[in-house]
Amino acid sequence: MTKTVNTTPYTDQKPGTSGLRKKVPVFQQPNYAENFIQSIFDSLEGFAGKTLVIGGDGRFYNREVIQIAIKMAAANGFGRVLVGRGGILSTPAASHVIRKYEAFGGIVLSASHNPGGPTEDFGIKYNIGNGGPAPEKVTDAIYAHTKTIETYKIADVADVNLDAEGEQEVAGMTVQVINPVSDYAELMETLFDFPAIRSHLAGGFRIVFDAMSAVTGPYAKEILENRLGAAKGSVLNFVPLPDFGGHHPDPNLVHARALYEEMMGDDAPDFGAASDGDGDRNLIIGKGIFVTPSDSLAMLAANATLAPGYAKGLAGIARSMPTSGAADRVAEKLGIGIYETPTGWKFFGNLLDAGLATICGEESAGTGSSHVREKDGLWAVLLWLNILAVRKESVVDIAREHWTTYGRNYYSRHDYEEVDSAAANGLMDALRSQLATLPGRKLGDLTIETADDFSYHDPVDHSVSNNQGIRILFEGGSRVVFRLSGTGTSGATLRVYIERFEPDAAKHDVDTQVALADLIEAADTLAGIKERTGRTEPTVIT
Ligand code: VG1
Ligand code: CO
Repeated sequence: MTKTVNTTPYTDQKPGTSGLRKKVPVFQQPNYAENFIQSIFDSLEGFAGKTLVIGGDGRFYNREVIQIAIKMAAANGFGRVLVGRGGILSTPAASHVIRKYEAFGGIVLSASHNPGGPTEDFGIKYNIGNGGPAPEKVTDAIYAHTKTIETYKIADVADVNLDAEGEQEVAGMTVQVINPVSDYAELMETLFDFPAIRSHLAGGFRIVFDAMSAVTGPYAKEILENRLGAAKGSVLNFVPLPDFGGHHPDPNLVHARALYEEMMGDDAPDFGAASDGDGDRNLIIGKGIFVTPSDSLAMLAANATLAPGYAKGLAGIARSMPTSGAADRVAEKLGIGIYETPTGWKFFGNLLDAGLATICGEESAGTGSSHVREKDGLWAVLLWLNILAVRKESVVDIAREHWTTYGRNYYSRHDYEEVDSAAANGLMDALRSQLATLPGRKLGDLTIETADDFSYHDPVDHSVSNNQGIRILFEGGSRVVFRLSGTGTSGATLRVYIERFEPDAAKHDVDTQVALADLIEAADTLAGIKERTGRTEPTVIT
């Protein structure tokens, strides 16, 4: 029933920030997915008879790859596969299921916020037994195997029925189709004060949640409407579609524009939120105010003890390097540790496992905690709702009070998408070669204090990750960071992160792009963005 198939390597299977992401037609090449999955298994040891979790965000090609992964897991000797009904598991739910059932690991099929469909994006990611994305030493090993692979093993059996919960047998391995929502919903009930949120909603607090036709729909419907009693219709676009309705399931001010407009209107609900393709990102918009993800991380951390799951306090906070320093000020006031990691959730796993950090976040709309080992969109929404239910204030009042206490970190990210790869690499190389001479240089009123290419020294396993982004720090605490995306599937995406700290509450009402204007100009002067990319403005501003 099990066969060994000869294959030849593909040269482009290097995992990026979060797994291997390619266009669907690339994944549809003969043996492409099989090679990568076999390379995952070949990088692991000791999984015979153990459990593997498999699930995805429901995008185009999800079911096909799930069938392949199940048959290959059986042929490679796993004892059991847990798979979400319909092949659905949000990324945070997959992380929880791995942890709850003490699985060996999991395969998560997603390209997150990237569009889906026959010519759009697909992705495969491996998560280890702690529920988190495989660390670099594992992804490096997987990549090494993809370059030398000669055969893969697969069970020669009929497809599994993914739509009926319960157990089936596949070539001697048990496949259990599980409810994708219930374990996750139960976990949320242990962390948050559901009765308080329920009575706040019953008292007229209005919310809207846009699931963006992606995986969070069933989770949000069950938790927000069924368990917490939000008005029917509060959850929009809740049916996961293989092409996300033709949209980018990216919860930012460009792709969730309709939600933003609604929240800025006179008759706006009190709280608006959205999440991405695989359910790990969140967008938070109060009535009349967009909360930047960096601010959201800081505000959640500052108020976390209002939720039962965090009542005992936080061990520490971790943020990715490009994320603003707002969370640092909260950590300082709380007297707890603050950790600065490279971009990508895989770097938080060790800090969470070691109990050094409780809450983590990224400027890219990812926030999460020690409850799982992935970022978690709905978790962030529920923590906000818990805080709002207890404080009984508006989002705007909570934000203003936060800025008054801690100061405001004006923050924005400018993305230049699908730029010519050679031009993007040239820009980064040119910046890198200037680093040593930048300190002391003046650009208008700004003076460069330090400049470096960020290196991370993991305090737990002492691994080192180099070249994680170029940081230009100015006197007074402002900064500009440059890095190239590791999740795109065509050309290069240049990300420019811009931040200014403003302690004076009288100056907290300035439009963000205006507050950052001189830094934006300095970024272009230093990197020659317009000249090198040929772009006059960013593709996306968040
Ligand atoms: C982006 C974000 C990063 C995030 C990653 C995966 O990576 O910047 O913060 O962890 O996506 O998120 P990059 O390399 O493109 O900047 V997701 O929701 O796409 O799994
Ligand atoms: Co995502």
